[in-house]
Amino acid sequence: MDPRVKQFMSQIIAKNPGEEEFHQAVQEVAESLVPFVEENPRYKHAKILERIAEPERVILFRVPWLDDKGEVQINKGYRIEMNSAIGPYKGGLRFHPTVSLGILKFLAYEQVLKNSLTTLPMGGGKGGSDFDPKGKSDNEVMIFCQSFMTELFRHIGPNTDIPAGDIGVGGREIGFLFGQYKRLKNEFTGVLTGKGIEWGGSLIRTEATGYGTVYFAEEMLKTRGESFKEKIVTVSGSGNVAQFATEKATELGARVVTLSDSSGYIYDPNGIDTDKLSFIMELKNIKRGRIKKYAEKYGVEYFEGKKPWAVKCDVALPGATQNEINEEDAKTLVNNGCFCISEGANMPSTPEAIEVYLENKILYGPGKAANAGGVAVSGLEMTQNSMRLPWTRKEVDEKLRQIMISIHETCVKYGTEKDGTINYVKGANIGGFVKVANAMLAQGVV
Ligand code: NDP
Ligand code: 2IT
Repeated sequence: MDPRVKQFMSQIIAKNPGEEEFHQAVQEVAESLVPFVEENPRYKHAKILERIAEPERVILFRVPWLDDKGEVQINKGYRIEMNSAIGPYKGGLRFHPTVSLGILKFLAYEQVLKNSLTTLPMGGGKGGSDFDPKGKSDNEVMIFCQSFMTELFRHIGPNTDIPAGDIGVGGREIGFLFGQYKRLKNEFTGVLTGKGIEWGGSLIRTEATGYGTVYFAEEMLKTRGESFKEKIVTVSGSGNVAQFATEKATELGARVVTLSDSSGYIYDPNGIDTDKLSFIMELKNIKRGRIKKYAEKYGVEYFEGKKPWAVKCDVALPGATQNEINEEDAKTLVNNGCFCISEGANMPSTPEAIEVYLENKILYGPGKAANAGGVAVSGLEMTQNSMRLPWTRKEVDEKLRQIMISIHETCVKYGTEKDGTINYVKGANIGGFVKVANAMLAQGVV
């Protein structure tokens, strides 16, 4: 490791003990940025790298609620307001039992650079709870969301901090959260994104992260004269991101052969076509069942407790969670001929896996670039809310497509190596950093 990165990281680790995912995210960025900052001393003297690793504000609160049996339950609630240099705090809420301060800080840190890459004026934030929506009734989820918002509402606002969805937070939860915010403030504003279409939501927001990840992969493929046509694609996860990545890749002529959940994965060599995807959407979004049911219905193989990376593919679209591809998985993918990875999830690849991609010079789109389509359309939802005028599906989809192309161009600008290959990690990190850093310089020591 570069001794300057090592020294920088030793401070980060000392100041944020035990927050491993946060250290991992900061280190990946530091490896790209420490040399860049050395070449641009104004950033160094203003300690921008050090400053962006310290949240502007962390809010931690108790979320008490009564379950269906009348028993008192207590969860933790969080909101990390990471950086507001280029716009109000913006980022999702995650409801998952593994949620901790370190996980949310890694997500908020990534969000700052991601939001900057979108070209839209959004700062970065993230929040959530260790609440587990699995196995809870709709009533319990509503009661929990109302209690969560009863504290969060005083910290957020359409010009201050605008939460949205992430793992465990979809349309149902955003509805309950919005209803409670409106009731407490007596204001109908665009304080959350991912709202329903009839009450202030944007068309294409539901599809945006998955579609955007595929659009980004398409741009990467073009640099090698390739496309999605007839490609074999593996997707992990079966939630929001995975579903719409599958839909778009299939529409572009690919054959998506896997989907997964935290219990295992299904392998369908014939491809998950539109009808089968409708089954998945009903299974996951309405019945809230397990992916195994797909294998039973269509008579395909199900691999309990396994991830889909051993399946031979051309393109992989990780869409579940952090660190779901380790070094061994990455080697397997590359050895099986996978030459393009576009990350729908946040930080799904371990640092060792990323090393494998970079050494083999495959097309690797890191999450902060490849999955920025979700928050980009959230930004477009905010614009439509401010205008009080909705755009059509076609208009939003075209804007999303343009934003993904522009993020790709930024990566090319900052990430092209001497041998002509594109290091998208470096490109995304530097490209996302510059705008935030310049804004921070202009705004003084704040
Ligand atoms: P969902 O809750 O809709 O789906 C999550 C999926 O990932 C489920 O299939 C879930 O399986 C699986 N999963 C979650 N945690 C784990 C785990 N620890 N191990 C294995 N599988 C797991 O979430 P999203 O689709 O919204 O989010 C997926 C990823 O995309 C996350 O990394 C998120 O941060 C990222 N992302 C999301 C955006 C959005 O707009 N929603 C935008 C940008 C990035 P199970 O049901 O068994 O838990
Ligand atoms: O990780 C992410 O970019 C998201 N979960 C979406 C955030 C948003 O504000 O739409």
